[in-house]
Amino acid sequence: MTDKINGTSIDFASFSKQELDSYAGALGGLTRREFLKYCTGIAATMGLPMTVGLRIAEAATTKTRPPVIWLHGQECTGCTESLLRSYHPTLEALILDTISLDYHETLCVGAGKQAEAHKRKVMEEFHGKYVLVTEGGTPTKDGGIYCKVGGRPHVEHVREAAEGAAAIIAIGSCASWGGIQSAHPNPTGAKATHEVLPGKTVINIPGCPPNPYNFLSTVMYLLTFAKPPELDQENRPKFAYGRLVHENCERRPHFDAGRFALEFGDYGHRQGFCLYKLGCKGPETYANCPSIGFGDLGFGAWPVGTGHPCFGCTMKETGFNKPLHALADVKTFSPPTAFPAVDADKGRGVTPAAAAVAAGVGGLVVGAAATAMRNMGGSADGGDSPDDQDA
Ligand code: FSX
Ligand code: SF4
Ligand code: F3S
Repeated sequence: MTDKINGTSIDFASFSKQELDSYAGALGGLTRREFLKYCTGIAATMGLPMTVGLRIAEAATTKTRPPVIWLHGQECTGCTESLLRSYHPTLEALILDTISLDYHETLCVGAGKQAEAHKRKVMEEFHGKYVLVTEGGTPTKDGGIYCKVGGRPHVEHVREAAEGAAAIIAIGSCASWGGIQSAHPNPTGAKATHEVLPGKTVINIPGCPPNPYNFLSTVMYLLTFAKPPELDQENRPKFAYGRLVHENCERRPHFDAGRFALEFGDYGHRQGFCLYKLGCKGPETYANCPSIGFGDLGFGAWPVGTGHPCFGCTMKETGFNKPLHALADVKTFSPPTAFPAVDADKGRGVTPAAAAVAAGVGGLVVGAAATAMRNMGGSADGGDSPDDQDA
């Protein structure tokens, strides 16, 4: 039986062997069709073909669930809070049906020695197989005494758990680059997870808080392909951090037209004009916030959408470091006025302008795909990605 999801034909028959119906009532109560839609949505978020959604669905419903150990350092727990507010599927469903969250200091039922003993048991039993997630910064000054769990500095827990981890994910800006506590004068010597784990690959999902879908999509990719999605030079998944906020912002036409809010609550602010002059850092911040939004609340559910300037929370050099009122460095001013020839031979005669236009189209694809996921049932297609060979 073939059916269409988000405009792409999906062969349901090939999927029947996965006994997805046995998952009825699980994964947030999603039906098989809704679950497949969810998985194709994840593929779309990552700029992969919708058909990759089938492979993601297979991986998500495998009987063996990878254990996850989740450590908390210096932070506000907003990363976990932001995950708890996602519901495609709910975090509870993800925990119960996709991963096995064996240790999480906020969500653990057990406490104290009991919880620590369980963590140790999981690390021994699943050595080399579990996923380590770190949330929060790691204080390193004075032996790391400024954040202790179970009587030991956080940095010790991180290094110990990293030894037997199959993959390490730093969730949030605190774990990815130090976050708020690493801001000047950084009294506790707070560092990013990767800085205390030299030689290890740490996938960074920055944001304060990060978008839960970027985390969930990365986890699903790891489960499906047993390798990280394509990463940039700062080990961030390219599907989420490849474009400037400014490129997909709904207020961009106002920026291009020179219409700005000058004060909170003034005429321009009430009219939804561009927030650049209020210190919006969208022009120098790489993140997909405007494309996918937060909390499944629909269009406009992201900082700039609600009238607050982006403060560059995903960027080390911007968030908590650049004053809120300071103007952003604008990396792109306006669309090119000269366009490249469309009949240039592939691989030859490509002008910088052609490359820029191609890059712009790529950005649109990711934006459109994310919109498809947001709408869950729209007609946008997935588009190509450098990882297509995995499809
Ligand atoms: Fe940091 Fe996460 Fe900001 Fe808070 O815990 S990224 S302070 S939203 O929550 O680590
Ligand atoms: Fe949007 Fe900010 Fe760019 Fe204005 S400066 S278009 S509000 S991202
Ligand atoms: Fe952060 Fe800016 Fe997005 S403040 S949440 S990167 S809009």
